[in-house]
Amino acid sequence: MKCMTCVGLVAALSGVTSASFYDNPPVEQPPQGGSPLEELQAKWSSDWAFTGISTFAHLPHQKCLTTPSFPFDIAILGAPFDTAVSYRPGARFGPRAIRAASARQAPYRSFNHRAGLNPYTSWASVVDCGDIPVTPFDNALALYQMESAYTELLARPPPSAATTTKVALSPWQHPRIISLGGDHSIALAALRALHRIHKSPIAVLHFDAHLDTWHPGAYPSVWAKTPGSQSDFTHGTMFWLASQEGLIKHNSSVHAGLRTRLGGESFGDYDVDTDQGFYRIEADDIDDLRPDGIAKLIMQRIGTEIPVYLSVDIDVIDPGLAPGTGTPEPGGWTTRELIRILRGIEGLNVVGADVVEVAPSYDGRGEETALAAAQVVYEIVTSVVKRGVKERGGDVKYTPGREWLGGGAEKESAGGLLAKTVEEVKQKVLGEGEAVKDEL
Ligand SMILES: [Mn+2]
Repeated sequence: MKCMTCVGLVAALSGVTSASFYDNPPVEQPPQGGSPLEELQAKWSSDWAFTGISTFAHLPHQKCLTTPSFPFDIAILGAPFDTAVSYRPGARFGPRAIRAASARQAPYRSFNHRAGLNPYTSWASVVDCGDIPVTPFDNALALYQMESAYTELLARPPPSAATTTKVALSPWQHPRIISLGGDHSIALAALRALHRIHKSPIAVLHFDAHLDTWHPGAYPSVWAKTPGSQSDFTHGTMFWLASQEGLIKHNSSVHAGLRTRLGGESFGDYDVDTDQGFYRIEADDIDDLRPDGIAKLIMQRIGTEIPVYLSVDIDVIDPGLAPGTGTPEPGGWTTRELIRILRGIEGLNVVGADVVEVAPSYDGRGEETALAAAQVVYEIVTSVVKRGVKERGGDVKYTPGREWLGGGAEKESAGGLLAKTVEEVKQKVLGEGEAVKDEL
């Protein structure tokens, strides 16, 4: 009887080599002429999703505030501030949670099939600029620190501006900063800094369960002297403050996903909001308009030219899917619906953005809220880069078999929008002339 183990053992003992699983064959060497450094890079430069220091999407990282020589077109910037919240604190840990949840967005595998490009390997330099070291002890100082940080970074010339001689449109005035909150009040600092560059009010597209345009006096307290005290600055009043300061463009700004309770016994909060020039899209509207219709309403209101600050409070998503947030409200949109809407508004001229109110201590074991936030950042970066491709005269690919999704804004009246949307989908999905059921 032959003993196969004995044959191998004899061969090993006699010094006869035979390739096996355990032999650790030598790594294939880089091409001739490769330097020792190239050899090391060939062996060790690529990370797995679960290895490496936690930067957003494994992107290159510097503390940009102290490294003026580190160029960027799009900055991911943490704003770990959470001492202006009305309910659950904890969003100061949002940036690190979102970074950890972005780990599977390795740039080598981040081609966004919905958009037809990889936002991390396209024309733009996308980097993780670290966090603003914001004080947790003094909100007035914190606001000043954040505003100073945004002002500093927005003044850095984007590297793509130097290579845009062939560009059809004018180069960017400033880099795009996408903030990881932090509670929602950080948006006031970003809007102030953007106003210094744009020198006129900009539109705000605000995804949120709540209005965040509340007058500071809407929070009852006999202790705070409102207006004018530090307690005016909260994560529910920052857009009111921004409106007072003339930072927000009236009649071009939009809330999307609202389902907040209102104060008192009337629609008074809505009246205050309307006075600030916002258009309101309720969470329930998605049942009638569907994500595509919501996106079209937004594009109709804002268009593709005026500068927009895109602010995403993660509580726009239902707390069943995103529980790790400061002020949860049942009845929100699904993560998929939000992503679909973000895709539908990719034509906006986004000049700054944030994803806020991720409070990981209330998140589930699967870090679902942080995962959603990381995906929202990915979609926003994708859209900003995609718009840049078009500005540079480049071609945008469409998903094979889904070319009809197209993209971009369509101008049409709000009246008839639903009927047209339904009709379009009937034709696109089922084909013209085919009998369709009314329930579609
Ligand atoms: Mn909010």
